[in-house]
Amino acid sequence: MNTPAIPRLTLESVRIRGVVVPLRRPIVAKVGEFRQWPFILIDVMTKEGVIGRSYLEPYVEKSVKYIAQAITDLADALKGKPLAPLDAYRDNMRTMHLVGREGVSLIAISGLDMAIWDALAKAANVPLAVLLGATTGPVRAYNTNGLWLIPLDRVEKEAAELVAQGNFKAIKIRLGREKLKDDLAVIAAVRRAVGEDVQLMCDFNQGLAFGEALLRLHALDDQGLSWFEEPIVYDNLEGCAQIARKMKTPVQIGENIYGPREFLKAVNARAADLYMPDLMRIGGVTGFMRSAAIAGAAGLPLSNHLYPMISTHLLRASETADWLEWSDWAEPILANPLPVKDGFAMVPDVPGVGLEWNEEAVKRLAM
Ligand code: SMN
Ligand code: MG
Repeated sequence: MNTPAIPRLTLESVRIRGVVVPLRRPIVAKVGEFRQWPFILIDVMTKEGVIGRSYLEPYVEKSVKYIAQAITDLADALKGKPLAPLDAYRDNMRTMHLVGREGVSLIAISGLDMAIWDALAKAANVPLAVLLGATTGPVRAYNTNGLWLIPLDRVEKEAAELVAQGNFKAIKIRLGREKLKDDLAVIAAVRRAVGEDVQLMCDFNQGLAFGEALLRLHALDDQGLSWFEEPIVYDNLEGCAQIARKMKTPVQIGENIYGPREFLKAVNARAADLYMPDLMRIGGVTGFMRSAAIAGAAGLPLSNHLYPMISTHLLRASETADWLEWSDWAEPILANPLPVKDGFAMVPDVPGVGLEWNEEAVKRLAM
């Protein structure tokens, strides 16, 4: 009998742990305020000894226990089967027919999917980007780690800090303050701090009503911003499309899109000019790469939302890769955080994704 070139893996068990990491700069956004950030760490153990790792950022601490239960149940059904992410994704989606495929269902499927891909890449002894047919290398990144809805007198200092954190050429600010003049004052303060050459993305976190969004975005359309992110509620695709048609500034959405089918619906509705799926909602690596194919075929630039470590591999393998959203919130629990230098993240040349837990911190920050 021939020995397979790549050892085939079989799922043995899954270990799930919840941790809560304090945030250096609390998130103050229209979607909520967070002083600490929960993570669900997933380790997929195989009979062959390879461990696949991933994590989820579920926002809501109380959700950790039911997402963990859903992952455990899905993993139980995969026990003893050959570990194959596309098969697991299909079977898991089928399992969710009756309870609905979005929300917790897809979040659990996504977490497991990412860990399975990591295991596969480790078994093949290549970085995930290479397993997907790409190469390792740099991905241009913007710093997302601050400039929440903070008081104006703190904006300049924080903008300068964000640029200095990795010599970034782009940073993201949050807008949608009470009055237009408040947003304009923040943009002016950021410009004073970072100059004209740093690109500014901006995010409204769904905070504007449709009519308000038309007025506010028209008034901000000449500010030289790189994109308007989620101006209105995420599932109003027609409204997003209308806004995108009217504005010169590109409209960016995607972090709340559940799975490649909903992604296709948004693309077909011409809801936005730019897309940034979130690995936890889009269906993990499988859902992201299927969405990347849709974005590529449609000629639409593709960025990511959070999960920088895993997303860099996937952007290297995406036809229309645009920007990596770089967040450092997971760094305290990672043994080898993603390196960024001169505004670029470097996909690490290690087998798999490169996720290793800092076990001491995981113990200390356990839920
Ligand atoms: C965001 C991320 C995480 C929590 C709140 C808001 C934001 C982003 O939408 O795009 O970074
Ligand atoms: Mg956003």
